[in-house]
Order: sequence, then structure tokens, then C-alpha cells
Amino acid sequence: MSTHLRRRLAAVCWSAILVCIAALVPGTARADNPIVQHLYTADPAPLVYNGRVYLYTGHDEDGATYFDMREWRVFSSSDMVNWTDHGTPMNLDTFAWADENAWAGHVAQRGGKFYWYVPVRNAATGRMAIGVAVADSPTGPFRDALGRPLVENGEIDPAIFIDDNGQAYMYWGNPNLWYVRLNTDMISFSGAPTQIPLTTAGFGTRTGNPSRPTLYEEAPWVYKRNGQYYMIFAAECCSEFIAYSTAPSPTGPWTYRGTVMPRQGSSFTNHPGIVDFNGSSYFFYHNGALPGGGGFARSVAVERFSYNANGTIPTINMTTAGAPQVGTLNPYTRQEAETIAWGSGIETEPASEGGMNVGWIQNGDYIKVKGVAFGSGASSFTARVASAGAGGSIELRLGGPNGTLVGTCAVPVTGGWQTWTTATCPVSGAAGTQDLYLRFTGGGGYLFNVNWWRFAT
Ligand code: FUB
Repeated sequence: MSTHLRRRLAAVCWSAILVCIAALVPGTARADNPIVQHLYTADPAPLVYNGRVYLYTGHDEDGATYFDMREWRVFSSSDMVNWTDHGTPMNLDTFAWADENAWAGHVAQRGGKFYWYVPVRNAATGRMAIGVAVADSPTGPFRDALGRPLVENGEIDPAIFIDDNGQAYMYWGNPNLWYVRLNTDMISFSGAPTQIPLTTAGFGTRTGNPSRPTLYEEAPWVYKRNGQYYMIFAAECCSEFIAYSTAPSPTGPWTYRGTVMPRQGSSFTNHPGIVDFNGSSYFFYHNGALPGGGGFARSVAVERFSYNANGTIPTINMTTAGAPQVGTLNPYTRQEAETIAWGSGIETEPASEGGMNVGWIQNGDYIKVKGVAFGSGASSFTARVASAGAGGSIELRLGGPNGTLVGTCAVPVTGGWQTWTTATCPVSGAAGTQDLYLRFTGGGGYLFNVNWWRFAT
């Protein structure tokens, strides 16, 4: 939980002191879902590229009473549990014609470029429109590809699917459901946007809402598996659950298949994303599970699942454990401090040396890094640190924030929050595969920043 979140929580906790104690006490051990703890994230859009899963999300601002969303964020992981924060490569300012609502987007990769499709409000018309930005890397920076909306019909939640024959489609919509064929440049289309018939056979039956007779609400996600096309979507607001339909072609006809994820998790919206990675299938979604969380303070989470033998999707429930780790993390290569399985109290920011650093560190804050393969043993630890504050120590602990202490690294005052130096200390007792906790200690106020770390044998 970020310092800002903790402060805000403290203000509202007076009426629910017992409930809030666990959330406010630093050092409380936690599982690994939701994926990000230092800010609220929403509307996951995973992309597998070059041996990593890139996770594109929205960002719910602290204290929001409606969807207060101004930027998008990117995280990535090679093991599904330790996620690297790549910051904010795109925000509302990217689209000069847009003024509000940095809502649910989707990134597609084609020809070495990355295209990020997002719903935003067109300042000139006041309507929701779909913009598209492009980048040369999955972490950006992204620039507006058109300088105007790609399409505008007041509807939201674009999702891209590229078929085996190279034809790309964009699906979107709430309250209707649309598709359009994208050209190979990915920033123009052929033919007019086409409405997908929302029949009860295709999208299930909603009762009590004559203007919306089917379960389809928003957030389509389309892919192909074993020759069959799947559309996963948020169903029947509010609260939403996640449902799916299948079709023999990317344009239908769709047949409703049932529930993927029931209504769970303290957020009245949910939002699906499915990818295969390293031989397993993963379902991304959001909920309100973080302290202070709810419908406008959501967090992205992930579960691993297996398709049934007949290709149907099993019911997937939200867990706090999340997906199991794929492989281990190598502590003998440089690891970014912002590669985190669970962070307590910390925040992140752009680092002057490139990438991001961990900051706003106070006494007792910690970072958990899961499944660290020390092998026969580490002998020293080096961290890239900076401090305009009090300085302090990085305690290296195994198994928990108060677990076995295997080293303590003193962090000096360097004279600036971006004035970097390396601090090294001896390590003893770190062997085998362990959950590593970097526990930060010192006096009052903010102590120091950390950019990266590495162990040596
Ligand atoms: O995050 C804003 C909106 O809430 C998204 O566009 C919808 O999918 C819902 O999650």
C-alpha cells in the first residue's frame, strides 16, 4: 500500500478500527494477488511478447468517487509473480483531442510496433471515442498515431484480434457490440463499423432490463483456440460477472457458453483478459481487494486455469494466492527494485538513470521478491541507492518481512533523491530458492530510494 493510500486509509479508519488495523500495519505478510499494491490498477490487457507478459492497465486515482482515470500503466513479468513497474508510457495528454476518461484499452503487436487502442472522451464532442497510439517498444513511449479518433460512436472498451490470415479486427461497445476490420497499418479500417446482433442465443438472457435483453455489458476480449473463436466479456451490470461466447468465425454467429468468473471481489465492474504463456493459460481480471479498494479503486489480479477437454472454460474464482511462479528469479543478475511480488508502503517513480526506482520508503516498508534462486549461497549484496533524507538500512530477510536476516546494507545520505551510489554488504545464509524480503529500516521520514540490486557469490 502506498504512503498516500495509507494516509487516506487512516483518515477513514476511525469508524472501522478493527477492520483497518491489518491493512495499516506494515509488515503484515500477504499473498501475491492483486498483482500491484502501490497504486490502484484496472482493466487488464495482457500481451505476451519476447518471453515476457506485458500487462497494460488503467490507473484509478486515490480518493476517486467516480472513474477518475488520467493515465495508463505498464508492468511486465517473466514468471507471473514478480512484476516490473514500467511506469506511465501514455496518458490523456498523449491525445491532444481528448480531455477525460483514460479507460479500458488493449495493446496489439504487429510488425515490430505496438498499438494501444483506448477509449477516451473527445473534448470537442463530449462523446467517448477510440484513440490509437503507437510505440516501437512494448513499454513505450506511445504517441498518438492519428491526431484524431480512430472511431467515435460514444462506445468504449476496444479489443483487438488478429486472425491467422493476418486480418485484424477491433471489437468494442457498451451498450452495443461492434467490430470493424482493421487494415494492416493497424490505424485505419476497411468497411463500416458493424453491429454484432445481441441475441440471447449469442450472449445469454438478462432479465428485468428490456433495453438490454442480453448479458453483454462491455469489455470484449476475443481470441482463437483450436479453430474456435472466443469472446469473453463483462456481463450484466451491476455488479458484473465475466461470461463468454464462442463462434466458428471472428464475425460470428456467437453462441453463449456461460460464466467464466462469478460476481466476486468488491468492485461493481470486472474486466477480462486471457493469454497463454509458457504452456499455461492465464485469466486476468480486476477487483477491489486492496485496502481502501472498491468500484473506483480497483486492482488487477491473475489466475492460472486449464480449459476443459471439450474446449470450454472452467469457472474461475478470485484468489489471494494468484498464479504459481514460472521458474525462479536469478539474484546474480541486475534486478530492478521495482520488480516486486508484494510491496508494502513503497511507491515508484521515474529514475534519472532510466527506468523506474522505488521511493517514498519509510521505516518498516518492504518489498517481497518471490522464488529467488540463490543456489549454493550468496556472499554479498549490492544496491543502487540515493538519499536526500535520513539514509538507513536494507535488511535482507528470507521467508517473511521478519524472517531470517542474512545481511544488512547501510544506505548513506547521497545529497539527492536521484544522486545515485552503490552500497555493498556481506551476506551469509542465503542459499536454495527463497522468498526474499528487502526490509527498509531507519529513522523518521523518507529514508532513501533504490534503483536496482544484485547479489554475488
Ligand atoms: O475503467 C473504466 C471502465 O470500467 C472500463 O472502460 C470498463 O470496462 C469498466 O471496467
